[in-house]
Amino acid sequence: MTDLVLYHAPQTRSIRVRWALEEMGLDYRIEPVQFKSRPAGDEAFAKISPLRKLPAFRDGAMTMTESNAILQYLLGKYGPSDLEVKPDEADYGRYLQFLHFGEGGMTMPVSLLLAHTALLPEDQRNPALAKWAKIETGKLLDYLADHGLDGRDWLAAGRFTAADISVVYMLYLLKIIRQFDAAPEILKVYFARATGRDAWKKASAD
Ligand SMILES: N[C@@H](CCC(=O)N[C@@H](CS)C(=O)NCC(=O)O)C(=O)O
Repeated sequence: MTDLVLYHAPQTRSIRVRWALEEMGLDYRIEPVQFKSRPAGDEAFAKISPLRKLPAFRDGAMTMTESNAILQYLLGKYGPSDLEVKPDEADYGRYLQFLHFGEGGMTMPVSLLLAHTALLPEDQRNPALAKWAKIETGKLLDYLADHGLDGRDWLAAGRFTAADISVVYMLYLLKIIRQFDAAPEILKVYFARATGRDAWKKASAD
């Protein structure tokens, strides 16, 4: 039996980890977590993920709860894989930039947009904050179009990598909350290219 366990709920960042596991062809087990009400999961889940957030991941006795860090763990421990760009490749810095941009650079505006257009009850939404988050998210999308993709199929190294997994998840989140329609065309084509992969189809299935 496999040691790799992914605590997962549809539409959450655990898709990133599942996508990498599928792309790498690793054997893993899914532990479904209820995400319809918050906090996510139950008391047993809280022992694995004290913040009751997804994803959570276990490799034997080792647990992690930060999606892109889990990608790095899988690549470091179970690679080599083309998903990773190595330090001796020309696009190493570019790869790290976009791997982290997908979470570090994008989360704040995208989360505020999510909260103030979809997640919070209507009487708790702040329209000024929603407007600001929409403008800031638009800047992020322009940056990705102009500096991430500028004539490329993938963000780094001329191939699909974990940086694409990181960023495409955020585009998917924007799509779910209907904030992707005005995105630059090049990003829409990129999103379709990435989500055409078999591993995405498995990772994003319920
Ligand atoms: N930076 C973390 C963010 C984790 C996170 O916020 N996950 C969301 C689902 S996509 C969650 O569990 N939210 C539930 C909550 O905040 O209560 C990561 O990349 O894993």
